[in-house]
Amino acid sequence: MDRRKFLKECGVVVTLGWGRRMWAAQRAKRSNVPNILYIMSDDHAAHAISAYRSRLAKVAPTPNIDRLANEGILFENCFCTNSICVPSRATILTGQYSQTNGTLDLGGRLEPERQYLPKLMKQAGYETAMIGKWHLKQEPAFDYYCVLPGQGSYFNPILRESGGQWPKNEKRFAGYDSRHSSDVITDTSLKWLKGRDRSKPFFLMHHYKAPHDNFENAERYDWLFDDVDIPEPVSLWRQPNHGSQATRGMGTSIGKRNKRRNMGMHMFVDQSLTDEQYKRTAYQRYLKKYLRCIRGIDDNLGRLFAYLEKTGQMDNTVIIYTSDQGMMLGEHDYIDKRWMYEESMRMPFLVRYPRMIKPGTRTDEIINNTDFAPTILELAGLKAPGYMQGRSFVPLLRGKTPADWPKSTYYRYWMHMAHHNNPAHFGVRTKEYKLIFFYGLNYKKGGPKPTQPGWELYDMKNDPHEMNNLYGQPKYSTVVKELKAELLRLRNQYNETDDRYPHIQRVIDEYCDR
Ligand SMILES: [Ca+2]
Repeated sequence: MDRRKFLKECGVVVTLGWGRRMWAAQRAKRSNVPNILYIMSDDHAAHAISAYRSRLAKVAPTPNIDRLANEGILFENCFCTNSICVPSRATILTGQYSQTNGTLDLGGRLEPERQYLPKLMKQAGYETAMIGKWHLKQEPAFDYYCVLPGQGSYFNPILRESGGQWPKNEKRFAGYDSRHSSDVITDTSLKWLKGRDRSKPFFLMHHYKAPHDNFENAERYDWLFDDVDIPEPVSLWRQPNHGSQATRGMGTSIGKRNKRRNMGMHMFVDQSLTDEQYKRTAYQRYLKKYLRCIRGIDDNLGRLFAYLEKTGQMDNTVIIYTSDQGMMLGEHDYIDKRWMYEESMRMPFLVRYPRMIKPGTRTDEIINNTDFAPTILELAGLKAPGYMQGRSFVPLLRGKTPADWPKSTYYRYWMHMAHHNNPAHFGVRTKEYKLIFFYGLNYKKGGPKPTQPGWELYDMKNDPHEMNNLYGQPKYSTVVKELKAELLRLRNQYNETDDRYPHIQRVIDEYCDR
């Protein structure tokens, strides 16, 4: 062997040796970080999960989701910052409030360069995937994706898969046992998990379309709940002092005879029934259709967890279950979400990771969806970048509450009177109180309906179902003053002032001091 060839080979050997050592070091480092399985459903209210112990817990148990609570942690006070699909998803991926990430309403989108969470996870050495409902219009910035276009279909869905040209990379997948989207999405995630590169940890966002309206379940659940009477909330019938001049008569009522599709609940309800019978029947229909979709999710999670167990990945995987926001299930006689009221604003949030979390933990500390990305990044061994506005709650997972943990959360809904007649509003929620301001808008002819502005104050400890608006009662004037100051502080801190929306700012300036 000549000298040059010899040195060249030595060089190669030296390089390979160095590379191997680096690889081994990185692998060792990676072996300390967990896989992260982030499961999110669409419109799954916390009170439709039995671990949340609501009126529905007995009739519609969710054993697989409950397992995460029994073997991990359940957050009682996890809140959405804008209770509607697209903005909530944008907030989760950016760690930012709506005015900062620019996604205020359903028309919003999120360009690949602003999909911070998957991009940072990829840089950290994770294999990333996004499977199921996406809804952010632009191409997902993941190593692999297989997503529904827009809302997608419940049955035999078309999916857009990575590797082609977005958004033309659509195909219909054949060969599944059932054509229902929850089954197809689970099958797709299982296929990806089985075929992936096991030398890297994974970050999988596994998103169901269910139980979004029109609540279509897989055929095997068609008769589920047939012989069951779903308990009604008291506020379906009686709520003497809920709401304000801004909200009474607004929203979509369960009992309203409506020719619109109304989430399928009015189909086949006998129009000759009395008003009371009609409302009772519509409620049963709405809830049963919704809960059948949830049973489909829970059963599919059983399949996903069984695979992780079989492959020895259950305990080194952080499993998160949540929904993009909550849902009104007849409370205050409402359907749909959007409201800052509890059932719509609350997100279910459960985490299982036995290496960090004590089984059966429940916490009432307040978190919101801007905190998800910073938390996932810390679990992956990264620090959240300064442009994220949320804060990591890893200390809460460990059972420790930092002394300066936030005592309040901010909320804002923008889509004034769109789709379900909800006036736009913002507010603040603490463990004790909730203050909401419906700012009312006087649009010109052709725009949305003008509405009255109004304030609502609820005592969350003594009136958890928000039956009694206390705003204006002299006894609460100090509380209101403090909450208004906190609301203003949060709006400034999170860049949620309305500098770019002077027509809204004018109304706010006029009424906020009252
Ligand atoms: Ca949603």
